[in-house]
Amino acid sequence: MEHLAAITERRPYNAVRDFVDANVDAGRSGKPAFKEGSRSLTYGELQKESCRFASGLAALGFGQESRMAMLALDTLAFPVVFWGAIRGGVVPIPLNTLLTTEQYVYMLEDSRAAVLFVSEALAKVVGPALARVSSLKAVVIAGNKDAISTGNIPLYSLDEILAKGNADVFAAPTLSDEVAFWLYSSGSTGEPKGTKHVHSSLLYTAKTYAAQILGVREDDVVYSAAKLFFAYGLGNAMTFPMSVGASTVLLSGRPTPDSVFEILEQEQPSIFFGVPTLYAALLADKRTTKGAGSRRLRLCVSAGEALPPHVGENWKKQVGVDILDGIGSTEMLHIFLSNRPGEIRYGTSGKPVPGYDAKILDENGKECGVDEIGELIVRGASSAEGYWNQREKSRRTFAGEWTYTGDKYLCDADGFLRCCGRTDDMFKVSGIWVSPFEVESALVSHEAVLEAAVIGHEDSDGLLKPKAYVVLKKDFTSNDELFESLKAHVKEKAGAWKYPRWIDVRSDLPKTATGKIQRFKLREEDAATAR
Ligand code: 3UK
Repeated sequence: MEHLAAITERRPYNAVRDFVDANVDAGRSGKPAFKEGSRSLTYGELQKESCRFASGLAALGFGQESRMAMLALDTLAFPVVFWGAIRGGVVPIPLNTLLTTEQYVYMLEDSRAAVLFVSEALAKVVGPALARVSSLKAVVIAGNKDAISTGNIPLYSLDEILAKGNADVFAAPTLSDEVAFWLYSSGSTGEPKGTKHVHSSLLYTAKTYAAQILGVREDDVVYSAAKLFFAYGLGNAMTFPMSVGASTVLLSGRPTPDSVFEILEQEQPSIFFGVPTLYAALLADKRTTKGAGSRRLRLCVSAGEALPPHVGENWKKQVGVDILDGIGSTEMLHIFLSNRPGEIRYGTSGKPVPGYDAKILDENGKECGVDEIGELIVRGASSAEGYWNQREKSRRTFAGEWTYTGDKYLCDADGFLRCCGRTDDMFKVSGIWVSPFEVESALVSHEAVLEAAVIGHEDSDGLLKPKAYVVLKKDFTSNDELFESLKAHVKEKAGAWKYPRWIDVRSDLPKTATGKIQRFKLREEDAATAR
């Protein structure tokens, strides 16, 4: 694949040229790149505003190789700030907007970001973190400055930064191999890892998965329920449509069946990206009929966790459009195994995307035979440069050209790859990581809990949700009130989607001789009783 080698070849290259400036050069100045509610942002406006943002930041002393954390909703400001940073060589670090103050303290400290960009609505949760981080030199807020108090750290509104800058088109002299942005990836101990991606990787995913599996084109209108701060959403709703001059619909609020149907009907997207839980929720809604409200709908995509076969099959029956299930990761930036239009096998992740190779290895590092389960490893040039300040983990995950996924897979006789769980105890809820350790830590910080173990338990749709086994302290008895209090406690400490949907009170938990909780025993017991 000659053209792919050209993308990753080491040379002077700034991704903003391909994704923003090339669209203006191609005559799409007046075409909306993004729509949000009744407002839109054209390619021409995006070029100007991103230049203003980049030069505005530079005027404050933040240029090439500075880092900027972004705690931002999916609004029109997101692409301006993200591409503005990339243009200026500043490394944007979009953060998950669903986390707690504690977790923001960790990521701001860990990343040593000099600048924080924050949406007004998120000022409340990150505000209290600011006094506890030492690296921040400026905070930029989209909205009202009164919404946040930053102490000694200079505070600017986004409008002030844009006004400081000018619209002359430029791009910092970065290299194709240079780190362009980071994304945080969750780990089993609960501490997320800054995953560093280079400038060329964005185009690599666009020319492989987006061009060759989705066949994304200029007249597409894209809507992704997955937000821009996820690698999945960043590709879906930003780099893929922008790689061909298409348009994207943004939703700043939560993607519920109501808000999603509203977008499908009003904006008539041609490609829809979701996660399995959302498809299951939409299927349970009577508005899910042909096209699900959009006459233009031609493709649906699912990723984040395995799509249960019945969800894909029922969607095809009711909506008339297939769901392409594909597996991607923050480490690989986007989807590397996928089903493809006209060749779908529900219950599998499909086959390697052009530009990627996959292998399944047994415990001895030997390649597995047909139908044998082992760890999935993948090769492809969009793989991250490594984790920030995590040498041990980087060496284990990024082994030369091959990236270890931590996923158990098998390959069937027809070459379709099937997900068979994880090599660790992690699992996904609504496509977002849950670390049992993190939920257990939250549970044992509750006054009533002595010990806790957490596993993923399949709900009626075949999708995993947290189930907790707890040993209570003396003087505490199990009742609904206590269960509600435990759930609320986890939501607050760990994150809203992580609370246990089921709680099982035990007198003890299975442990190794050294006292480590054996979650696999609980998983086995749970699977046996479900059968
Ligand atoms: C799991 C899947 C089975 C798998 C992602 C699309 O999910 C994304 O990135 P994350 O870093 O998680 C990666 C892990 O999630 N997974 C994702 N998709 C599937 N398991 N079937 C699937 N279809 O454990 C993987 O290792 O949050 C998804 C594009 C970009 C992404 N970053």
